[in-house]
Amino acid sequence: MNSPLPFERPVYVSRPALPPLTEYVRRLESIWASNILTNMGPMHEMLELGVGERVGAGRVSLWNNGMSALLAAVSSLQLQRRKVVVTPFTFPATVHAISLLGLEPVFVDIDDDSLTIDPSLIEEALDPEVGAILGTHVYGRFCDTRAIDAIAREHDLRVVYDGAHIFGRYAPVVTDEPHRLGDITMLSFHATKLFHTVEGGALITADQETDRQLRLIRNFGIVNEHDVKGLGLNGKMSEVHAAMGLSMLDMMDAEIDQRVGVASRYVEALSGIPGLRIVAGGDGTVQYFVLRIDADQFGSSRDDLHNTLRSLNVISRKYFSPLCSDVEPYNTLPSAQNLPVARKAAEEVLALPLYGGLSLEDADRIAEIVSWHQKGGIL
Ligand code: T4K
Repeated sequence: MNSPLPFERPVYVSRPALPPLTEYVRRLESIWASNILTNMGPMHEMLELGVGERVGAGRVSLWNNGMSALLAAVSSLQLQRRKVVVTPFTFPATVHAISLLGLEPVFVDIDDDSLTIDPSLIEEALDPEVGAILGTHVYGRFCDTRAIDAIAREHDLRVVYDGAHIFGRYAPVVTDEPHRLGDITMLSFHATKLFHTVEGGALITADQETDRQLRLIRNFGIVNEHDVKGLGLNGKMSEVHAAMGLSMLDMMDAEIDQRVGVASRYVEALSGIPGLRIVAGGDGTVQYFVLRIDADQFGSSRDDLHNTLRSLNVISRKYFSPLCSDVEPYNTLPSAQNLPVARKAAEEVLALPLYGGLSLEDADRIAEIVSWHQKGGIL
């Protein structure tokens, strides 16, 4: 087979979906007419309801990004114990949300299949100073929330989930499975997500009092004109961002359908390649399409494949490498030293481009490059 031709323009791992400009402008006109730009205005309130309906359980508050929402979530727990058990296989935001509050992350290795924190290893990492567990639903695949809930009850721990990747076709929680939410679950609405508000996020909690606390934290702790209660920050989503969210909500199902189409094309073309496993994207979770490359069986490493794709203008990404436990300031922690499953995963994962605007022909071309590379193709 001849060498594949490079793409004329870079094909990125993600591309934000955008509503028709006229529709967004229509919403902006209504903002201009009201002169309300932020502080929980009408667009914000409508979006909060819309996201809440889509989530289908718990109480939803909107935030200006996922990271500040997560920070607020951990802060709202008011932990008396200073350590939090966390996965190393996540975006840095997860672990920073612990450390920025002066708490200490305790890394626990991941499960080799789901790539989420391994509940069977949590108990041995506990000591009397651990007060909470923070798990990430990696690529939209849920942590073993039932097992984590059982450990949390047994040891009187709080549970927060980084659900940055879970807002999609399926409601992230099922009402008869409350353990799915933990105490609080975060969603990210960043531009690179399948649903976005440019920058944005949300928190979901089943508990009315926790929801009230979170809303206070979101607005500097301000109760009313005369009273401020507790610490807070500015976590509010503006009207301009909420307007984008309302437009995106209308087109979310179409975006998901298109992604499912692209993902099935990849699955068709890539299944059966020796040493290549599809770990996300092939099962209806279409936030990311992620491969895992076993270098011995595949015949070359993940990094080699990544470089080949890059040289042909396909900008794949190694989410999540490096591990959070391998970078400063976390790499000197005792718990960062022995995480073999996470380390292997970080060496093997590769996210291919996945977004609604990616044509099926381009998906086929990308899959062909992977297959050609595996067969020993050299540029
Ligand atoms: N927890 C987890 C598990 C997360 O994955 C994230 C964020 C968070 C917490 C924090 O949530 P937020 O505070 O962000 O709401 C990107 C995103 O910026 C980040 O939100 C996301 N996770 C992470 C997995 O991916 P980078 O550093 O890879 O972004 P960047 O700029 O390299 O974008 C990736 C590609 O997307 C680019 O190559 C081009 C394309 N792109 C990007 C942007 C921003 C566009 O086409 N248009 C755009 O506007 O982090």
